[in-house]
Amino acid sequence: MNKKPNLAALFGANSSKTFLGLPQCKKLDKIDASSVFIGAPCATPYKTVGPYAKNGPASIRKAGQSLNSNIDRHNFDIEGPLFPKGSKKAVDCGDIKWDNKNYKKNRLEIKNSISKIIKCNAVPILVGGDDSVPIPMIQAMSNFGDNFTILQIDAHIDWRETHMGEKYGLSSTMRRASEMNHIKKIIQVGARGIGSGHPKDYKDALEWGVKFYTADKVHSEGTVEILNEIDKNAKVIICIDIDSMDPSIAPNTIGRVPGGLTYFQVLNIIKDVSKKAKIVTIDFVEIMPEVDIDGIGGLTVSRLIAATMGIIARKNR
Ligand SMILES: [Mn+2]
Repeated sequence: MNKKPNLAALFGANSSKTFLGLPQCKKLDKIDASSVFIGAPCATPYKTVGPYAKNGPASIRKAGQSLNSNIDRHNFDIEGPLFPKGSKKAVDCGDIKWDNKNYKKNRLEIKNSISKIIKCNAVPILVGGDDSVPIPMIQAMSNFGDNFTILQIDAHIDWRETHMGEKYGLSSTMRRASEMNHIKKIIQVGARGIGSGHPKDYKDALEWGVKFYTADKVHSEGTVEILNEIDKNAKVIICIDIDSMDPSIAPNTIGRVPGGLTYFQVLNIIKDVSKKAKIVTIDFVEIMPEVDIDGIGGLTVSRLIAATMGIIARKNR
């Protein structure tokens, strides 16, 4: 039995259907916000496991609830309130509809939703769902330019050509991105341990020109080199698989690997990229509340997403 006192109640939080109690926005073509929390429970699951991360978005809304009444307080991670004076708030646009059988339709729904949000000059914060969710998000960016940089933060490189006959699954995300004409640069941070990738997949990525910064390298050398790799004012798509972080702080994921990044390593990368370049869209995927431990992972990921909203709001002020 959980006898822990309710911190949310202590903070005076009220229950809310939206992330952090943010305004709800149901019309994706009429958004007035700096960023948008949008859930994508599913895109292209592998048949053997199904849509195992479908409860990810709901779990993050729930995990963020203790802050619902406190987003105007000083957040020491971003040096001020989440949405400082003169900045636009974020909104919550709910979850993208999905179908457990029609994966093509799921991908189209995600692509269209992301396009609509970008057209309103807001930054989508796509919350998954498994790591197949970003593929249509990355595709959507072809409508908005021809020179994007991807910064992937993940324990795994996701360069498989296919897996179990599926091209658009979570093990092929970066391979599919590399095939898109509007993706000119890919930087991958956090790889470690054994993943699903074969030596040939890694070799292909290197030959394409991917710059890798393994978790080990980040721990020993920091993140300065990663930042040097990003061009000033580049348009950056950030793809965060939460298994990039250490399982001790983000156990709410299927692909736990020891030796992961810290909260501040990931947060500071997002912060520094925003200062030097422009974050055009960002995703947080592989969120599986069923395997969380005492809400620790939900806490980490919800705080990281909240801080990201603050970083984006400051940039667009
Ligand atoms: Mn991963």
